[in-house]
Amino acid sequence: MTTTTPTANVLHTAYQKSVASYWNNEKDPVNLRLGDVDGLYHHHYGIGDYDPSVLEGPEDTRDDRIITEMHRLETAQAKALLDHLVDISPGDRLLDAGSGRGGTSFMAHQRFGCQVDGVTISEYQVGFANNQAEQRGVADQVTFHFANMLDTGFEAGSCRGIWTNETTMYVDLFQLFDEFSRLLEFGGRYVCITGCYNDVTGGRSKAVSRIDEHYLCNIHPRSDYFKALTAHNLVPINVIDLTAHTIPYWELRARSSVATGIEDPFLTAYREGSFHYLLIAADRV
Ligand code: GPP
Ligand code: MG
Repeated sequence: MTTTTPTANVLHTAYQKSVASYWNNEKDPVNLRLGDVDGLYHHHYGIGDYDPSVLEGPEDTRDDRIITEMHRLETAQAKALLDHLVDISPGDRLLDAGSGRGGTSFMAHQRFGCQVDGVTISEYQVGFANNQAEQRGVADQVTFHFANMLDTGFEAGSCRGIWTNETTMYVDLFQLFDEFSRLLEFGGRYVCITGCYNDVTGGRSKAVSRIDEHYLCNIHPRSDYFKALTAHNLVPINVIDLTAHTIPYWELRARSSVATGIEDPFLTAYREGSFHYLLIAADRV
C-alpha cells in the first residue's frame, strides 16, 4: 500500500522540509553497501566488539569483511532495541517512528509476527521500504507511511509498542512524547536508542555540534528525555548506557572505505564524555 498524503499535511515547517530533502537525497554507501549484505537496510549505528580478524587476511577482500562486520554490529543494535519490547503478540501493532529504509521494522515483524507501521517524512524512504516489504512478501503486515511522527494521524491507543531508533534528535521531545502517549495503549512500551549530550559536562561540546551540523539535527541533553517522558505518563523501566559498546563500531568504521568523516567527532564526543549513546525503555501508565 502506498500513501498519497499531500506534502503540506506532513511537513509543517521549513526545518522539516530541509530534513526531508536531506533524507530524500541520501544514497550513501555507508548505508547501501551494508544493507546489501543481507537486505536489511539500517539507519543507525552498531554495538558490540568487532572481530579483529576482519582487519587481517587478504587485502583484496578486507573491505568486504569490514562492511559485513559493521553490518553485523548494526543488526546487533536493532536486536538490543527489540529485546526491550516485551509481551508482544501477533495481534498487536507496533510503530517505528522515523523508519528509514525499514531495517528495524522488518526485524520486529520477523520476531513478533505482528503488524508494524513505519513513519518517515522522506517520501524516498517510504518508497524504498515499501518496496522491500513487497520483495519480502510482508507488505500486508509491514507498511511504511509518509507521515510525521509528531502528528501521525493514527488512532489513539492503537499501538502496543513504539520505538525510535536514532530519530529523536530531529524533533521536540515534548511534542513527540505527547503523540506517543496518545498512541500507546495503557501498559504499552516505548523504546528509544539515541545519542544525547551530557548535562554534567555542561552544554553542547564542539564534537556534538559537528554531529548536529553533519546530519542537520539538534541533539538533546540527556535530561530532556526524562523531563519529557515524565511529563507524558511514560515511566522508564530500563536506562542503559551503550556508549562503551558503540565505540568499537566507530573505530572499525573509521578504518573502512565507507567512512564519511563523522567518525572522529563521534569518537571524540564519546571518549571525552560529552555525549552518550543511550537506550531508554519506558511504560505508558
Ligand atoms: C543516521 O544513521 C542517524 C542519525 C542521523 C541520527 C544521528 C544519531 C545520533 C546518535 C546523534 P545513518 O545510518 O543514516 O548515518 P550514516 O549515514 O552516517 O551511517
Ligand atoms: Mg549508517
